Amino acid sequence: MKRILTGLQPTGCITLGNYIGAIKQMVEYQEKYESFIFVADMHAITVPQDPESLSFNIRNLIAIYLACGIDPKKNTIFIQSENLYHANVSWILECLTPYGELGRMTQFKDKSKKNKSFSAGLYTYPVLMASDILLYDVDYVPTGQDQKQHVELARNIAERVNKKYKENIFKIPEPLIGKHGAKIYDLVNPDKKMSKSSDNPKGVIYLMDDEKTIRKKIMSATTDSEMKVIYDPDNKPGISNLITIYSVLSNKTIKAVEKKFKDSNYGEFKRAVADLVVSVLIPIQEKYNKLIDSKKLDKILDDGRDKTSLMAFEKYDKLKKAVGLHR
Ligand code: ATP
Ligand code: LTN
Repeated sequence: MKRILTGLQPTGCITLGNYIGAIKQMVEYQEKYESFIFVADMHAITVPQDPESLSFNIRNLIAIYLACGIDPKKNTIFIQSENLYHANVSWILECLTPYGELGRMTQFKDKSKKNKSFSAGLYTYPVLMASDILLYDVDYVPTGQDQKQHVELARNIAERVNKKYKENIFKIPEPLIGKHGAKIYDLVNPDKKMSKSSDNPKGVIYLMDDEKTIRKKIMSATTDSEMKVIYDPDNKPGISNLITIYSVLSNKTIKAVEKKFKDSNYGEFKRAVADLVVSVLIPIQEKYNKLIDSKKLDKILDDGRDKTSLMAFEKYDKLKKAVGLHR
């Protein structure tokens, strides 16, 4: 069975973009892959975090995974910082990564531009991500389009290390990007990706938004004056984004969605999108509320930590030996 792994950062409230681009895909993939899903909490501290909120968000994200349908029997679920080998391997890999390669990462360029001062961790972030991936010999890394460059960096690092030490230390992973769901855009500003850290919550559907808020946000989404439900991302980014959302959540093709709404005006179409989003998110919220304080979470996380620590130790030990870090 092929193996997959992905992680989300516990930074703020999870969005519909995160659900479609990452979590929903994992729920589908768990049926055919050996799946690992974790909370990338060490990645979260590359930008300033309030300790209390961070700790809440870590547990919160695990409850969200489960509420969305991530099945602990089919997935290994863990918290990155509870497995000590991620940071250790990351250090060795940092020392094997050319400085300039990290400066080319788009996410670093974007995030470093936003702040006058930023941490060294923001720069080395993709190497920690490479460690997350390479520790477990994964075949595929499901993510949104925005993380593809980081997975490619992980591939480069793995190939370079294997070549340098003339040994197959790491398996070469491949990104696994969902077709239409790969990128969901901001509802107000459909040129921008829908993002947890957006300044304007009106453009973002959070998984925990109540029904009224969800409907209001979708009904006020930016569209165009053509009044035709046609998928054309360049000229009609707002409507195309809503079509994508409808298509992914209903498991219908874009063509089928266009056909279904060919005689509808934007108001009718938006109402249908809102109905569908509500019908997906409300049951997730109900499950979440039952899970958030349950002891079940801790047992799942303890098991995930123990299992992945054993696996990661073996890889760490192999890498250390190859590099010469041994007596
Ligand atoms: P931040 O605003 O803090 O950068 P984010 O919302 O961009 O957060 P991440 O934690 O960076 O989310 O990403 C988690 C996962 O969700 C990744 O796999 C990413 O590719 C995916 N993802 C994030 N935003 C979207 C989106 N708008 N559409 C599709 N997938 C997304
Ligand atoms: N960088 C990713 C989160 C992340 C990840 C990973 C995803 C950290 N490590 C390993 C896949 C595999 C993000 O910001 N979405």
